[in-house]
Amino acid sequence: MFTKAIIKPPCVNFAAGETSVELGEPDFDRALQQHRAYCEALESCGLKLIELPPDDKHPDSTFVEDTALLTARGAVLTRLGADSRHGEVESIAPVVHEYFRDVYSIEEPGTLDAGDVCEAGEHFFIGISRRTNEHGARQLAGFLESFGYTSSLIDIRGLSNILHLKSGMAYLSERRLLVIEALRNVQEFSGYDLICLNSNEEYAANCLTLNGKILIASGFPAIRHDLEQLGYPLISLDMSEFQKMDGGLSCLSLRF
Ligand code: CIR
Repeated sequence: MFTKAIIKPPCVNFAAGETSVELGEPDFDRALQQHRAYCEALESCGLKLIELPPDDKHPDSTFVEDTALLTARGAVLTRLGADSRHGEVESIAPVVHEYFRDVYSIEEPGTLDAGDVCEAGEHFFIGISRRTNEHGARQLAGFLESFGYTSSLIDIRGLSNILHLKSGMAYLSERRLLVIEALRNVQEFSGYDLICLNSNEEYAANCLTLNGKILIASGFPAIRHDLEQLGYPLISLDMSEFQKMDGGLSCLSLRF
């Protein structure tokens, strides 16, 4: 069970963040509204929020997920892959230290954005991407092993244009993964039950399973229907302004 989530509202410079998609400039007021609705959804799943102040120096700082990997057995502070995001980890570190006794850090030359890390029960998939390099992925795999977890590395660079591994997949429940078409044949997923998204609904891959419910981006009827048929209780959220900045539902919080 998750009981808490660290969140940070978008800052006034939100539109100056990194993005590789061409969906236009985000509207700041709408982003704030969508962020508030997201926070209410976390609370409705039973999570208590730890709200940090907006950080105007780092336009992407609302995407707190990338700064740390929080597990039931210990935490790892990351070393972000984008130069513009250096400094974000420092502001999250004191909060992580407040709640976790065992805190490790990814060190140079490693880079790792935790959006590349997908927890699937006792196993973790670690993406090697534009942001996470092999050093970072291997350092994390070592920390996870010391916590008693297993992990596997998946190089997504040749497979798809997605930013992070979790831009293209999510763990739903007992050995069931939601994946985009480009990740369907990943060898590390054999033995899992895969639900594959239609090509026009790929953004919905980044959904978030929380205490028995699934938060899903609104506007993707086919996957919504499939997940409902499988009996998952869903909470739909409008994510349009975060999508413009290459972010999704998981990116906006650190759950533990
Ligand atoms: C970035 O490019 O770093 C941000 N604009 C989006 C980060 C999204 N984070 C995530 O998928 N975990």
